[in-house]
Amino acid sequence: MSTPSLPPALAALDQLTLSLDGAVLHLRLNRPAKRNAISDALIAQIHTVFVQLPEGVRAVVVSGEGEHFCAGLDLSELVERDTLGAVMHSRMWHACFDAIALGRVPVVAALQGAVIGGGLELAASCHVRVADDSAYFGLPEGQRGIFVGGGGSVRLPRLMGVARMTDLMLTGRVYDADEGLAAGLVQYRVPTGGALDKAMALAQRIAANAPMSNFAVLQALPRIAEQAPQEGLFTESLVSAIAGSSPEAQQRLRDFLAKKAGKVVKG
Ligand code: 1HE
Repeated sequence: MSTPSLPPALAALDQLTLSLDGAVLHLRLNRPAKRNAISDALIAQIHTVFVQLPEGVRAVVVSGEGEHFCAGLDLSELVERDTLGAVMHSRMWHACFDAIALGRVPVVAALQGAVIGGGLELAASCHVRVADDSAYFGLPEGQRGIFVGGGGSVRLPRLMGVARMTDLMLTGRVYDADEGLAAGLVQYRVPTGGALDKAMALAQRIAANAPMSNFAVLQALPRIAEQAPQEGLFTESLVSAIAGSSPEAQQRLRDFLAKKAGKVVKG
């Protein structure tokens, strides 16, 4: 596969920084003075990246510039919206986060500092989350007089359960990195300053998988999880047959049998 490059339309985006490391695209939110709060311009630009992913990109890492991942919705833009405007605003976030969650490639979030409100919703739309020890997680929507609008009520209970999310939203409780790990918000916890390196290493490993396998994980797993067991089993059989009969899968299986592929190794 050819090495991807950044098209000018993506390189011109001014609310984020994009760079390529082989087949891994690194998207860094770039509003550190506002703690990477998500403005309309920023959400539109993140959406643009995911609908225009350069060919050859096989995984994405999302991180935030500065000490914080993301302080959530840019509250300065919230003030004067009418009801329809607010619905459309939420739907814009949904479109962006759906493009991440149900897109072509796996996305790893590297989390540090504040992972708050819409920032936590962004993280929840990614597929793998790595937090460093400085990370903390909160949903201050209750205190701000609003509600989640970026898919949080759909995705977060699937990670941590309705009861934990209810607690965070009602009481303003903030989880530290350990609590976030225990609650299921993140899959990895690393020392302070280490989230990006870990996320990039995971993304490189993910990018080396067969694209069909990664695609099946992204597209089939969440759908099967919502199906009744017998429908889920049938879907699994179909997806398994499609993935396993691809030429790349067959080559990878032959390589293992010829002792040319890596074994499974512990941690
Ligand atoms: C912001 C935002 C923001 C910072 N919108 N401007 N999110 C929140 O309720 C979180 C609000 N933010 C905070 O609680 C704190 O800023 C932090 C804990 C994240 C970081 O604290 P700190 O001391 O490092 O920074 P700071 O001094 O509070 O903020 C630096 C600047 O960023 C400051 O602006 P400045 O012009 O005075 O320099 C802040 O006003 C600005 N800033 N966060 C706008 N969020 C789709 S629905 C989703 C709903 C939600 O996300 S609700 C949660 C909103």
